[in-house]
Amino acid sequence: MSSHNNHVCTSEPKKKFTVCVEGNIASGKTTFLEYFKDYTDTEINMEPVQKWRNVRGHNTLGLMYEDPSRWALTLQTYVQLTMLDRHVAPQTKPVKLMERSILSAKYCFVENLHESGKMPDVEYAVLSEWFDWILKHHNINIDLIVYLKTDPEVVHQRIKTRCRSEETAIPLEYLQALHELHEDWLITKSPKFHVPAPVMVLNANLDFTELKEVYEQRKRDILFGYA
Ligand code: TTP
Ligand code: MG
Repeated sequence: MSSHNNHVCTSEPKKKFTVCVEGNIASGKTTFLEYFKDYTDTEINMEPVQKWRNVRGHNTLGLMYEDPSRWALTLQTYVQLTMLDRHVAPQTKPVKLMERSILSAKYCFVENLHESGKMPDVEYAVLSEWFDWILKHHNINIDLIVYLKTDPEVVHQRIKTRCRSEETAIPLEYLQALHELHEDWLITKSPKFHVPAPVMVLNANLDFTELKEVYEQRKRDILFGYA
């Protein structure tokens, strides 16, 4: 499927690209990755949510939703580790597509837990020290962010329909707060946060049939020509 041959005659190693797909809970990130999974020059890096649900038999995601004040640090520490693991995993194909990034875990989820008073300052400080250390000492390469922009009401409805057991009681206000943080980070570009790559914004309120057409139209930009 590849028609990208700009570098064929040079001795330079081919550049590898990393694309992170971001957006609120249930905005369609996994579906986006699945749409591109059959492209031969593309590798897909799904979010390790299964790991968060089973850390040596413990469901850190479930614990966090049951009692965020007690368990948010536990979940977010592990999320940060699993995200780092995904970022630094050796890349074998020219394009790596990743669900989320270590950045949205921090800028959206950790930030929201702290701002809403569910994570005390000291826990936020320790996570932030880890986060800053990781960014300083590891090369978190991101070449494009695809932002699946949604209305909180739309994703609230999707969450109810898909019934991931831990998420059944997520209130609309939680999704509104996460939405605002995604917007502050990727649209308003608040100086509090770092945007490491250009942002492609797609309207992900559309249903999947319509979105597939958008993905088809934009695929060469999304896959850096490897489509
Ligand atoms: P998402 O990362 O938003 O993934 P998703 O699979 O729900 O999204 P999509 O449908 O677009 O593929 O969230 C996964 C779950 O993990 C969700 O319940 C929110 C939670 N979560 C945290 O609590 N903290 C975090 O740092 C992250 C990244 C997710
Ligand atoms: Mg997903």
